[in-house]
Amino acid sequence: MNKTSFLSRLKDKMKKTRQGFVRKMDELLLGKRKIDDELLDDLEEILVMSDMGVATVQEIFDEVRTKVKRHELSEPSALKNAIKELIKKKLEQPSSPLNFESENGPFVILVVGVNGVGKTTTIAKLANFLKNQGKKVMLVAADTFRAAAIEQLEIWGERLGIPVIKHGPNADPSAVAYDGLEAAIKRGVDVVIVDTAGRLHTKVNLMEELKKIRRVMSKKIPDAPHEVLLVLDATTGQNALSQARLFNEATPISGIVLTKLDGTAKGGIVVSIVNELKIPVRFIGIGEKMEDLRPFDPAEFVEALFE
Ligand SMILES: Nc1nc2c(ncn2[C@@H]2O[C@H](COP(=O)(O)OP(=O)(O)O)[C@@H](O)[C@H]2O)c(=O)[nH]1
Ligand SMILES: [Mg+2]
Repeated sequence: MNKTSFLSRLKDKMKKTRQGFVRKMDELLLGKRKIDDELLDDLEEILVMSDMGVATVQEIFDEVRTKVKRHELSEPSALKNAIKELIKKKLEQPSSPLNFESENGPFVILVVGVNGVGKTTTIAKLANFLKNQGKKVMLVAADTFRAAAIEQLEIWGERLGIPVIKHGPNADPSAVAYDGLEAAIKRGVDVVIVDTAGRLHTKVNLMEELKKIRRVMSKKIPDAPHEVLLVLDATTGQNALSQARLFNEATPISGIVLTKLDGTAKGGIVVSIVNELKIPVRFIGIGEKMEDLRPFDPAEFVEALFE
């Protein structure tokens, strides 16, 4: 796909958010002659409604109001662009790049998140993405809680031509992870992606299970996991933020994948996540097809929203 069609597909997939938020801004700004408190309050509300988070919206509007006071911003027509630039700035947080390179042996990715957010689908998309870059990939079915979860990963593995390491249902997830890493080392794999169960019935269980998986992994490969990816469902809005805080307590999260941005009018949640958690968003999911996983690019994202 060339760059133009890449962007237009993102625009198309982000249609709901664009309509729910940028179009509302356009409608509000249409025919306005001056910037006053009422106009700013109404704009602020539109941003909050898009799930950008009250705290984040407040920060953005503190800057807008300062610009208005200093007469750097006086035309209502210039407001949209000013807000766009401020959002972009919020999204451009410094972070270490995810390059999938490890010095000793396979690069290990542990994928966590509650049930139904799109973990397994994301793993398939990510495996496909890496395979297309010429990497040798392996999947590990450490979500042993439901038999269907193991099967789902196996089916993806077959379709993509990528090996899947598994045990039977209800096996110890740490034991599967251990075997997975062992097999990956033996077969000279570049990237191992480990699926996990997402049941959140008690926080203590979740913490203990994830800690054990990490401990067992580091016995095989001392610096593994190299990336802990938390998958969050954009349609759950601000709830995604509480999930992130909870998981981050259980095990330090190094990156986020935000799925289902195609299914929500509240894509502003990305801004809230990046700004409030200070954890980089690595990828976004914009559909169920294999090509619907994109490395997150703040400039491209804002462009797709505002154009
Ligand atoms: N529209 C849309 N659906 C998605 C996306 N990612 C995952 N899904 C769907 O979400 C559902 C749950 O996904 P699954 O990978 O099984 O979630 P898991 O329980 O976290 O492993 C499935 O129906 C997926 O097809 C996305 O980016 N967009
Ligand atoms: Mg799953």
